[in-house]
Order: sequence, then structure tokens, then C-alpha cells
Amino acid sequence: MTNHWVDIKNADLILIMGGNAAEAHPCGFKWVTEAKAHNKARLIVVDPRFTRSASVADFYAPIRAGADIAFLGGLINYLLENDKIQHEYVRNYTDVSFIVKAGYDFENGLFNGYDQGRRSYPDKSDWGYELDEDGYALTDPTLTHPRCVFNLMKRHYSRYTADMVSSICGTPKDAMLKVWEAIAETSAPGKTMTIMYALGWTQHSVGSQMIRTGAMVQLLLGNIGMPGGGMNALRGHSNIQGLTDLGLLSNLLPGYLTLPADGEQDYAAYIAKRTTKPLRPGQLSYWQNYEKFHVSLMKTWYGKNATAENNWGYDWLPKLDIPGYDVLKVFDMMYEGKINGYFCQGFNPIAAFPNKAKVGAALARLKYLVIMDPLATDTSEFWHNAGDFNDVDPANIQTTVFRLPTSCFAEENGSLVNSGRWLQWHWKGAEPPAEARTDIAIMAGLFQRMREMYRKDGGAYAEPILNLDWPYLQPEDPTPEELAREFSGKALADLTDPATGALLAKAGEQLAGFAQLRADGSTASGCWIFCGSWTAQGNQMARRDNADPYGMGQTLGWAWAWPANRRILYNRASADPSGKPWDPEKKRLVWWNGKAWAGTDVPDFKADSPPEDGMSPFIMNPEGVARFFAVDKMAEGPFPEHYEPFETPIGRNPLHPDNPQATCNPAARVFKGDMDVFGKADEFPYVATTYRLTEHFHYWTKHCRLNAITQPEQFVEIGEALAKELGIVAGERVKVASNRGYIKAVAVVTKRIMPLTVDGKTVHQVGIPIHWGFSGVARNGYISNTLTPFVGDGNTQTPEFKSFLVNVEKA
Ligand SMILES: Nc1nc2c(c(=O)[nH]1)N[C@H]1C(S)=C(S)[C@@H](COP(=O)(O)OP(=O)(O)OC[C@H]3O[C@@H](n4cnc5c(=O)[nH]c(N)nc54)[C@H](O)[C@@H]3O)O[C@H]1N2
Ligand SMILES: Nc1nc2c(c(=O)[nH]1)N[C@H]1C(S)=C(S)[C@@H](COP(=O)(O)OP(=O)(O)OC[C@H]3O[C@@H](n4cnc5c(=O)[nH]c(N)nc54)[C@H](O)[C@@H]3O)O[C@H]1N2
Ligand SMILES: [Mo]
Repeated sequence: MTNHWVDIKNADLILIMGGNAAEAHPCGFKWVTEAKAHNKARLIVVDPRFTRSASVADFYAPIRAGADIAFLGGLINYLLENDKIQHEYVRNYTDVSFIVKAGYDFENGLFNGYDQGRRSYPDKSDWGYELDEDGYALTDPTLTHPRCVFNLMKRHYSRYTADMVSSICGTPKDAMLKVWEAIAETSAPGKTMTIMYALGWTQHSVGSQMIRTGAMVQLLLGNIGMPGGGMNALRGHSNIQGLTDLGLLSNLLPGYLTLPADGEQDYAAYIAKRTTKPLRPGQLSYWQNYEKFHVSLMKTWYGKNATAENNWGYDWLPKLDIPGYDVLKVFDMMYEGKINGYFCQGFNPIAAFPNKAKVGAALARLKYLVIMDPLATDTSEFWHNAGDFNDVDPANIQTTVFRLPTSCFAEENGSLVNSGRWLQWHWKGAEPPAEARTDIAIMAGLFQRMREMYRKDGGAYAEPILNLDWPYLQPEDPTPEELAREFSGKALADLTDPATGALLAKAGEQLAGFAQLRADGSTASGCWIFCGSWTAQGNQMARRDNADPYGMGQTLGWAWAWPANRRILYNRASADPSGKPWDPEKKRLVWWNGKAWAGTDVPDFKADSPPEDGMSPFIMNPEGVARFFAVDKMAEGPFPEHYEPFETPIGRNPLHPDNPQATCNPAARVFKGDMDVFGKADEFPYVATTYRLTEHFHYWTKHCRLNAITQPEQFVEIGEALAKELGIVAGERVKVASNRGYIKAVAVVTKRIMPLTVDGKTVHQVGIPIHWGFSGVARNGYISNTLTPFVGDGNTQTPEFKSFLVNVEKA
């Protein structure tokens, strides 16, 4: 979230699109209720299904799954055509005036530089700004230059007319216009809309671009950095925000530092590339501090062994071959027989990952599989014959499965990072049962033994393991408190203020925040954005002061938010260029008090930079402003374009009917064999989408009898019209098939899903909840991911769980 849960109460309008917060985030949803009750906020829900969120909305509009870029692209066109934008914000805080290189082009669905053989854009050099001789980007504040971002954006979305969009989305035109009109009202400077989204946007082959389109809408309306505004990703598992923060994705290091690529063997060049110089005079370009964060990380990991002479151990970092080892890639390699062993920690891939047949075959090609989990999961039992539900012959599966029972979060101390970036400390509620051990103890024990083997026997490139620092009191069982202090960081030598000479921290003391980090090896911090979460004053995450002096819900004394305990990102943009809040009454976050930036939140800005210096609010970008034009950051191009799901019910992209290359995302993550098992609409005519129920948590609560009773077995939702067409009555058993397999389920016949007219055809949608399988105390059932396609987003590699094709018939 750019904002946070409590801040939702400050919104004038709430758009829930690509998520179903009432069911998947019922606790956080209370802030929607607060906004409605106390702020007279309206709630709009756009979803293929009439959900429980929709049931309390002021307005609901249906949409065909996978069509949101069209819906939002049409909204961008509508806002521009009707001049419903926050002019002063857009002109001063975004890149609209920047001039794009002459080589940039978009034609018939593809941007310049596409390589069909590689299914990607290997050369993105023209997706950038024209620069002057000093390296600054050229701008045209009059917005008349034909290649300024404003005009390129206008041209790009001019094709997204209301008729075209309605035809792609299946959303009736009057409903769509009603949504657009309501949203457009928040272009008034003090008015805000918050966007709440989750998997209905992320789990598509164009998921990242859906989210970008939403962010572009929010920028046009001046809703980023504002109270009650923002782009708010509602996270999943309680600590999934913490997972990315700590760099657990294969291409990241902690704090969104990036792993070097294969070609980056030179340390100085690695740092230089990430230390981005300002692209406009007077801008901050905060990533110029990259090396301070990087060196402090390496000092945490390698201690005394990381020195200036060995480039702080740069050679010990793995160098990634692009595009990397995301989970799709790893399972594809496993399927190809290229992986011997797999460590599966708190993950149930045979239930949770797409195309069960492929995942099952992949696991069967392993020599060994280690499951670290409190439960016996479907994955730990993947070799078991469970009849129809898991039709395998154990005699043919030679994989050795080891189970290491772990504790779960409630049985240990630690911090969880919530969607709003708050690190909240929690205390264990019970001891883990029997032989269960914490994940930390299991991993630490393994590490100790592996290091001993390297020490004794040597081995290929032992240095990264032998040189690792391991300063914990009990090496076999580091405590969460020790780790939390390490992530926050400490001084390794006495630290003085370079300007005044005053002592900031003595050697060994915890640091106050990331502004104290140094690139000379005198500081250590395991995750720079967490720096300050455990200071010399103690554990800031454990704070529980809910005082809210301004009534804005910022509660700066409750827990600790990264970065720097800041609650709303980009909050400088909540004030006008002169430093006055756009709405000084109800929406005040930060302001210039004549000497410094002050406010109800920690200013996201250089504290002493006066407004007249012209520094822009988006200090992480070298331009200082927010980007409509994504330059070279996205796999599929600088402006989001609608592409059909890989399994499309209409077989063509109505925006580019003559170019089959532009039917689906031309830069999606897809593997050769999987292309052959995508289904076509003639055989699989219905659009399916998968989702959660409040009564279950994934594949986990089927081990719990009470949850199993509340939602005992797999059902699918089909609309009344389709049920009538197929002669299916409520409660009957149906067979739902995709080109990868089938499941059987109870039919729920509902008014909540209605047929849509898409590209001139009637399209029916089918809703498939995800929670059952063949382990646990619930009745055994099918795994819904038997049906889903093995294809992912081009940037995040998140699988396309939310739009694919099925057929439905009586079982
Ligand atoms: N009770 C419960 N709560 C949970 C979980 C759980 O298992 N059980 N899981 C947690 C996790 S890990 C996560 S990630 C979150 C997920 O939170 P959500 O994303 O809110 O949950 P889902 O139910 O998967 O999907 C949300 C909605 O997206 C809609 N949708 C599908 N396709 C599209 C589309 O193309 N466009 C639009 N606009 N909408 C679409 C679906 O109809 C569905 O209503 O929930 C978390 N909360
Ligand atoms: N079709 C379809 N598929 C989906 C989705 C969808 O919407 N549709 N959603 C996707 C999403 S967003 C998610 S997050 C995944 C979820 O997929 P998974 O994360 O694989 O699902 P969970 O059942 O939550 O599995 C987590 C496991 O962690 C274990 N666990 C709990 N606490 C601990 C602990 O402290 N240590 C260890 N080692 N283990 C622990 C639990 O017992 C459980 O078995 O599913 C994905 N798959
Ligand atoms: Mo998730």
C-alpha cells in the first residue's frame, strides 16, 4: 500500500477493483465502513462477480475477467477528453512535459523493438527521454510538443473509446460511464479516491500493467500521496509484504536492492548503474545512496570479512542469469528433470500452483523433496494415490520426501509487516507441539552442518558460505530479537555527524535510521528500509500508543512503518507546490512551516528543502516526478495496453484484430510446452476465475474441522442463464474441464454472475473457489489448480489464475 488500512477512512470514494476485501480482508474492511459512516464516502465495486464487497457498495459494475486495462485505459481517455484532471498536480508532479525519444513507437499492438523469436523487447533504449548535453531530460511545459508524454499518452488511449471498452469488458456502457463519472469527481484538488486491489489484478499475464493503469488514473486525479488516496495492494499471507521487503524473490536483495546480473562482474559498474543521477536540475534522486545500503547489507552478512579491498564481498553474491529463477521457471526446470532436490518451506505447490498435472509430474522427477510445514500438506502427500483427486501410482514415484515439522507464527515471537508497511511485533501464544521446531532453528541447524562439511571437505566455491558472519548467542537457534536488531542495524565504529562532528552512535549501538548508513564499512543494516525499527531506545515495532492527535489515523506511535516510520508514501504531493496542503481542513499530511517540512506524518521529502527550490515530490525517481511513461521499467512497454488472457473467449484482441502477435501479452512469462495446452473457446467456451472464501484460508484450514464444516466441499458458481442453457439445477454435481484436466463440484446457481456481451458474443463466467484437496480432515476433494494455465505476468511472473477457459457439463 502507498497508504495504509486506517487511512482508508479519509477517502471520499473507494474503488474496490481486482479484489474482494469484504471476504479476503474482512478486518481491514472496517475502514471502508468507517469512511462510509463518517466521511460520507461512496463505495464502487468492479468485479466479474457480485461479491460480498459489492453487496455493501453504492454501485457495482460487472466486468469480464482480464479486461481491466481496457476499463482503466478508457477511463484515462475519458478524464483527458472531459478535462477531469488535477491540473496543477499533473503539471508539477508528473512527467507529462517530458519529451520522449524519437525512436519510441507503438503500432498495431506492439511497441518498437519487439523480437518475436525471444517473445520480448530486448532493446528498450528508445523507451526514454531526450536528454540535453548535461544529461538532463528535455521538457516542454507548454505540453505542445508532439512527443511530450502528455500527448503520447493522449494518443495512446484515444483508441479506448467508451464503445470499444464496453465491448472488450462486457460492462454495460451506462454502468461503465456511471463509474467513470464518479471517479472523475475526485480530480478536484482536495477530493480523493482510494483504490483497493489484490489478486483480481495481480494474477493475470498483464497483471503489473493493470496495476500501472490504476496508478496512472490516480496520478491524473492527483490522488497519490494524499490522505484517503493511493494505490493500495491488499496483501495476502500476514507477512507477504515482509517477504518482498526482505528480498525473498529470486532477483532481489533485502530492501529492494537488486541482485547483480550475470554480466555484472564489476562492482563499481554494479553500483554506478544503480546510483541514478538526477534527470532534472535540483532533484534529489534518492537512490544515489544505493552504495550505503548495499555496503551496510554486506557488512551484516559478512562482518569483518567484507572489506573495501574485496569490494565488500561482491564476488560472493550470486550473479543472476536473466530473466531469473521465479517459481514458474523452477517448476518448469523440475518438470524438465533438471532439478534433483527441492526445499519447500511453508508452500503447498501442488495445491497452490497452476496446472496440477505438470506440478505433480515435476515433483515426481525429484530425487528428494523436503517439506518444512506444521501440517502434512497435499504436496507432502503428492505421491499418495487419492483416487480421482490424485490419480497416481506410488510405485512409479521414487522421490524421497522428508518432513520437518515446524512451528507456526503463533508459536514464536517476531514481527509481521502488514499491507500498510507497518512492522508489528507479536509475542508467542503457545509452545510448538511435540518435535516441531521453528523455521529459524531448522535453517540455522542446516547451515551449521553444511558449513562444517564445506570446512572439512571443501567444495565448489565455498567462500560465500565459509565467510558468512554468524554472531548469534546460540548458533543453532538465533532468536527473533537478534535477527530484528540485525535487520535494523548498528554502528560498527563511532559515528559522527560529518557537518558538526557530534557523536551520532557509539560503535556497537543500534542506529536511529537509514540516514545514518555509510558506504565505508562503518555501519551494518540487514535491510535498509527497516533501519530504525529497533533503535538504541529499543524495539519500535512493539510500540502500542494509538494516540491520533490530528484525527487523521496516522498513529505514529503505534508499531513502526517503513520507511522511517512514514505512514503515507509520497506525502509531499499532498501539498501544493508552495507547500500548502491541497485541503488544509480535512486532508493535511505535510506542509512547509517556513523553516522545514512538518505535519501529521513523517515528511517524504528532504526536510529542509524550501518549496521555492523546486524539488519535486517523487524523490526516488531521478526525474523527481511520477511517471506516466514507464521508460524501460516494464516488460511489455511504457504505456499499458490491453491484451487478451492467454485463454481468450473471443480469440482476438478487438484493439488489434489483424495482428495475432498482439492478441495476448507479447512479453508474458510462458514456456514452450505449456503453449500447446492452452485451450480454445470452441472447446472451452466459458471464462473461469478462481477466488477465496472467508471461511477458509487457502489449503490450510481444511485441516481444521470447524472450517471444514462451514465450507465442506468444492463448489462452482454459475449464473442462472448458463445453468438454464445447460439444464443444470442448484446442488447438482458438475464436471468443469480445461485443456489440462477436470474437477467435479457442486453447482451453485446464482444471480451474482451474469452473462456479458463481449466483442459481439455472449460470454458466461464461472467462479471457482480454491480451498480443497486431498489432505487434512475435510472430505477429500479435487484441487482447483488442476484447471489453471501455466503462464505468468511478464514482470512479476505471477500466474494467470484469474482468467482462463473451461467447459461445464453435468457430471
Ligand atoms: N478468508 C481468506 N482470506 C484471505 C485468504 C484466504 O485464503 N482466505 N488469502 C489471503 C491471500 S494470500 C491473498 S493474496 C488475498 C487475496 O485477496 P483477493 O484478491 O481479494 O481475493 P480473491 O478472492 O482471490 O480475488 C478477488 C476478486 O477478484 C475478482 N476478479 C477476478 N478476476 C478479475 C478481473 O479480471 N478483474 C477484476 N476487477 N476482478 C477480478 C474475483 O471475482 C474476486 O472477487 O486474500 C488473503 N485473505
Ligand atoms: N487458482 C488459484 N491459485 C492460487 C491463488 C488463486 O487465487 N487462485 N492464489 C495464490 C496465492 S495469492 C497464494 S498466497 C498461494 C498460497 O499458496 P500456499 O502458500 O502454498 O498456501 P497455504 O495453504 O497458505 O500454505 C502455506 C503453508 O505454510 C504452512 N505454515 C504456516 N505457518 C508456518 C510456519 O511458521 N513455518 C512454515 N515452514 N510453514 C508454515 C501452512 O501449514 C501451509 O501448509 O496460492 C496461490 N494459488
Ligand atoms: Mo497470496
